[in-house]
Amino acid sequence: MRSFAAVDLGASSGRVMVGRFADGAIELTETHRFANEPVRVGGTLHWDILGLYRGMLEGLGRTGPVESIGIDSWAVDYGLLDASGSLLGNPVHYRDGRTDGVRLDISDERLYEITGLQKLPFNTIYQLAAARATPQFEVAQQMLLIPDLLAYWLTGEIGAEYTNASTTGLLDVRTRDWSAPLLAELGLRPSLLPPVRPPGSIIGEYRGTKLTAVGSHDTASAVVGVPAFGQNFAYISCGTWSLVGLELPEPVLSKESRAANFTNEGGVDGTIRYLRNVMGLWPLQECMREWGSPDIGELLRRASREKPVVIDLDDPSFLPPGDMAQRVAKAAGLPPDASPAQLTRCIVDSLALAHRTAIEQAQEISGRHVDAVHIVGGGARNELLCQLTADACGLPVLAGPVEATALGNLLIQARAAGVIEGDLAGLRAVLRETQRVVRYDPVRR
Ligand code: LFR
Repeated sequence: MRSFAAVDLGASSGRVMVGRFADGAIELTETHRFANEPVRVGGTLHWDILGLYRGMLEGLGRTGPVESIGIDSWAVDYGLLDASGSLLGNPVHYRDGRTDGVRLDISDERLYEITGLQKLPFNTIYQLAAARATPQFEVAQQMLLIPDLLAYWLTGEIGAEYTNASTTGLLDVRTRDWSAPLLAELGLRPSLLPPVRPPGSIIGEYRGTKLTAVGSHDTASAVVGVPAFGQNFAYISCGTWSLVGLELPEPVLSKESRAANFTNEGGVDGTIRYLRNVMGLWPLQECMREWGSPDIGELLRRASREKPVVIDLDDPSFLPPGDMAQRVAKAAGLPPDASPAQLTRCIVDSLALAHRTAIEQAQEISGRHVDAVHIVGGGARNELLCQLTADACGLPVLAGPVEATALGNLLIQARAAGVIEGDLAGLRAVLRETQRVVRYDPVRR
């Protein structure tokens, strides 16, 4: 038996999982789960990065012997280091308002041409523009994305894992390296950005255990963890966000693609994650928090009996935290005292419809036809969402695994260690044989 540890940090919780590989099967065990609670200080929303580091260390302390560790997290956010390697301030949360209204001197067309990235107000490039005038930024020597920062603390090694670097808006989608012309135009010192390292490479050691670079962008690992067969599938990595799209061999940089705000993020093994960020379960998670965390199963059952009302969930006004139930009710034209079941139905229906729009547009623009939709991540547990997505898309939905991100993280480590072999199709075959997948066929209403 060969064992590996995956550290997977999500927007609301972090976890450490151990994957044991034996006889072609993978057994997953969670050794630690801890809350990820952002902290607002002086009007700015921060990640509690030291709390996350502690949670990670606690989890790693409970894994027993493992051959290697891999870290993934959400994208775009970073810490700045000074000349001595110390962290300058706390990393800022991408849902903080500091990028509101930030403009760059570079046109959106040129940015898309170089980076192929969808325009999201919180992309690192806009965060850096907002941070540029601060004293911290003046003395900053290095910028490290969250998994790279944690890896640095564990090993002392500096680098920028490729899949996550591709979300910054500073990487050239063709050369897969930092774009020197873009950095020059933005007035950013190239030395701020560490060398790009590929997933599967060895970063260093932590107490005698190897640290392997995985798809350190959680969505990149989740896409590895999609148990698909062949190429004609769409995926939805569904949790706080729904990341909806296709896996392609080459980027699509057309005018239509930019207008539809599709992103060409870097995937494992040279693939392109052609997808769009859909608001995901965030509005429901926020409402649940306001409602005192009622039982989700019961809430969804009641929601399934409510009348559907659809809103544009992708409106950026839903990005920040707070007052979500009221914001949703207002957008839906529902009374301010609309019931949790009514609001839940509205969110889930709107999400299913947004899934359909993204999948249809991705096919149309890329020319890739799909005949099944895979839902992975926490959203795969949401039966109402899976069924409504199947109905909206008119396609079968294959739901699971819930832990696709940790599995994708572990598979890349296991392959780097020579435990398993093969390309992504081969890794996915292992998942198809070992993971539970639930099928939802579309129902005509
Ligand atoms: C999902 C995710 C998305 C990214 C968003 C912000 O967890 O990584 O892919 O757009 O978080 O980083």
